[in-house]
Amino acid sequence: MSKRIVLATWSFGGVATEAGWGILEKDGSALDAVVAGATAVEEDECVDSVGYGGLPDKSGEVSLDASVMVSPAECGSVCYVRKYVRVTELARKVMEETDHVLLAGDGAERFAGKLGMEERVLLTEKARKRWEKWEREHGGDDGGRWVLPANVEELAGIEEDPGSESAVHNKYHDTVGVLAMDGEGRLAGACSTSGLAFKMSGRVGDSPIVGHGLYVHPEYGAVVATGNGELVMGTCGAFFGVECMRGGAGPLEAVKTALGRVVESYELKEHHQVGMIALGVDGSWASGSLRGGFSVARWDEGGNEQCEPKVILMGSKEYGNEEASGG
Ligand code: SD4
Repeated sequence: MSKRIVLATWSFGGVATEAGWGILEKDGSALDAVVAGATAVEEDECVDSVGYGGLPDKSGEVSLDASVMVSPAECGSVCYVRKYVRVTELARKVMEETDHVLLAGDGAERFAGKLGMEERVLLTEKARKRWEKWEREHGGDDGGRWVLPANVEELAGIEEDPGSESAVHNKYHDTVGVLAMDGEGRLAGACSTSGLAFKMSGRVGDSPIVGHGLYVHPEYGAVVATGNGELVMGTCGAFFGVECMRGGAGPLEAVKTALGRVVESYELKEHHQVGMIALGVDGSWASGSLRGGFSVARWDEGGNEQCEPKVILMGSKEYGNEEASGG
């Protein structure tokens, strides 16, 4: 039996790994595990995150993007979905029940309707209040140049006292990326997001684009990315990470190389952040980020924990220890 493991991005990733491990420990598939993990975060109001409760775009509308992947021939995604919460399940249906890879906007929603999925209003009262405050302070047509600080996923809500109890559960969580390997050694990945808060209307990021926010190859490994999607998109981040593993790199080397490509490709600003997780076919894994603040939830036979990245490219932390597996 292969090493069973499930990994998920950010501090709220534990919601995903708990749901995913519940599947893996009953000998469920890696695909079921990653879909269950991402869906748990989409539905979890407490983490005020990815699906229901996600922050809207500049116009006050919430739109969701998601992808799932098990191999180049088996992947599916949806983007710009405004009426359905369970977008990872919808992406899986695109993969399993259509000849296409990506459905967008109205078409994705019509497909969800046909499948009998429940139509929902995505904008919560809390998210609307945050948007109204943002609109007062930063609104107007800036051509999409308003920027979020790095690690927005971990920052307290803008209208709250950062130290307050509610703020802890009310962060700018945006994206959950989940990778898993099951007992049969099968890999799978899922990625789900409301994108960047207060993004331009119509903007779609890296998460639903195969090879950008997520890539899985059954023979070489899996990579998921989070953070400023535009930086990942310009470097085909997840695909590049898996290609590094195809070339013989371990997960840590792959993450370092893919993040290094981001560093050399852009004039990075303080607000820029990218976090990545790579999972090898032997169950070894590593995570890294451009800056501190990123973390990964892990759940395997040995238990579960929240892990700091192994490498922080633009910080002082550079372990470079290829032998080490784990976050
Ligand atoms: C995006 N990469 O849409 C996503 C955002 C993200 O945590 O990862 N937020 O650009």
